[in-house]
Amino acid sequence: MHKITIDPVTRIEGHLHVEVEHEDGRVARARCGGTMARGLELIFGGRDPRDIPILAQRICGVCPQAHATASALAMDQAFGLDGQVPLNGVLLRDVMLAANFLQSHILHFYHLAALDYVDVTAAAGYDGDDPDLRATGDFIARGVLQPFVPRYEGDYRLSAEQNLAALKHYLAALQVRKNAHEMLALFGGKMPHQCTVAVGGVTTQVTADKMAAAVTYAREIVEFVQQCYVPDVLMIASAYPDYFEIGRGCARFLSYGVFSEEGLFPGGLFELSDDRLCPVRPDRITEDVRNSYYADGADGLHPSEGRTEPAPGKEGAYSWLKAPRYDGRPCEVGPLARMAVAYKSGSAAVREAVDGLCAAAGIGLTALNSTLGRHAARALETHIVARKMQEWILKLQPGEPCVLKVEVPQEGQGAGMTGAPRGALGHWVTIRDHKVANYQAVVPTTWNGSPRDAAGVPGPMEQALEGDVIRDPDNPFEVVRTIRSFDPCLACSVHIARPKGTQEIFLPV
Ligand code: NFE
Ligand code: MG
Repeated sequence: MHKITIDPVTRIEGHLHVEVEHEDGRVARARCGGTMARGLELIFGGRDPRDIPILAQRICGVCPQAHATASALAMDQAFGLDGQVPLNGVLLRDVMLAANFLQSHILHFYHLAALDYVDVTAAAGYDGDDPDLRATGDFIARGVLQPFVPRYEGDYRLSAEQNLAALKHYLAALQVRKNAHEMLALFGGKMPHQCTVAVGGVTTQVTADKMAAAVTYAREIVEFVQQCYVPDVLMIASAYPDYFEIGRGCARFLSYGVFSEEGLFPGGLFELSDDRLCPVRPDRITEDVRNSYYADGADGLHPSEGRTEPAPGKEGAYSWLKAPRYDGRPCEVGPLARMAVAYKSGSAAVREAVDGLCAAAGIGLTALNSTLGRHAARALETHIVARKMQEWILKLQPGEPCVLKVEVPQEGQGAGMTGAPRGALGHWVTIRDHKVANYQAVVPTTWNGSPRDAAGVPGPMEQALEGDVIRDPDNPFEVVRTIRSFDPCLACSVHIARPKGTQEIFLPV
């Protein structure tokens, strides 16, 4: 048995350690560990619940809007406001979350994952007229290759023209992401970490000029997604078709549902093996800590009763991620899971997009349960969200209220279950004496990147790696391509911070 260790995996969010043991060219055993911890849930304890939608965004700079949204939804419920948030507030939360989805998905594809398939050094020989490509080519010809190296070498299959076109889109995507942030900031004041999503709605005002500006941004992004992102995924698919066979996950897909438009991305649990779709029962969600750096005795707890007691160096543990389970079993979350659930539920927009992509790529539906399938699902989701958000913007009502006046209850409990770019996101809060008594966030990468649970069952990313080929152990492309297809964010998914160079855990007092 041979072992490959990749630590840290680059071009993902946060810090991930991966070990694969392989024999006869196949992965026999994989272990994925989050190497940092975060302490935000502990920081929230004892605070005014109205502050949490602002503070919870600090869990992550990539998907802060999802945390603001989940937190506000949890608080709405704990404050007894379910169903009372003004329509403008509901729509603005959707529009702002959608803007964050677009930014995050485009970031993931162009600036992180596509570089596993696109050879940027192709620009070194560029002698055409494009000034951006010329500048990039000059840098590369002078040997200035960062941030593109070090990288694995060998398996780059696109033609020189395809590589250059993709690099051009890499550069264009930087501007598109900036525009997505500006669109969100129209209603949020700033981004990342906007300042308007609140308990009871959104503390801004809708005006016709903001609506017009937002629609213009969204239209431009739709154009980029149609003309660049979706075709680039198909281009990579045609050169790397074996990646529709690689990276098959646990084939159990979970979505809590996201965005208020009925039927677009509904919640559900879809099991591919028996083609079965079930509604989500939140009481069936639990977390195990057997292989995680948390004190034993907290296996199988529902997140509303979850405990975060760090136990660094715990015997046998290998991750700062807990192991969330549904009915005791691991589930994949993310755009692919949302598409699978929505497709099975009959969402018209999703069916049309998925059927079109399968026809264009010449694949059947089940091939989407793969490394390339995750990229395809993310691109389609970006397209659907960018188109739909224009309708949501146009439903906003200038001059009408966006937020309720709220009072902090003495006691309350709430769950905010929604979708982040990377998948199902849940926040759970308990309020006592007008303060936060307990807070737990179970984030998408905790689902996907979880370690083995108390029964020893590997997490979805580990399962996706196990059984896959390793053609060149010195350049294990299969491992990093599969890991990156999940778009893991370890910043979101771990629990506490450790100052460099010491064994102490830093905990807020
Ligand atoms: Ni830090 Fe996040 C998203 C959340 S991570 S990016 O999307 O929640 O799993
Ligand atoms: Mg597998």
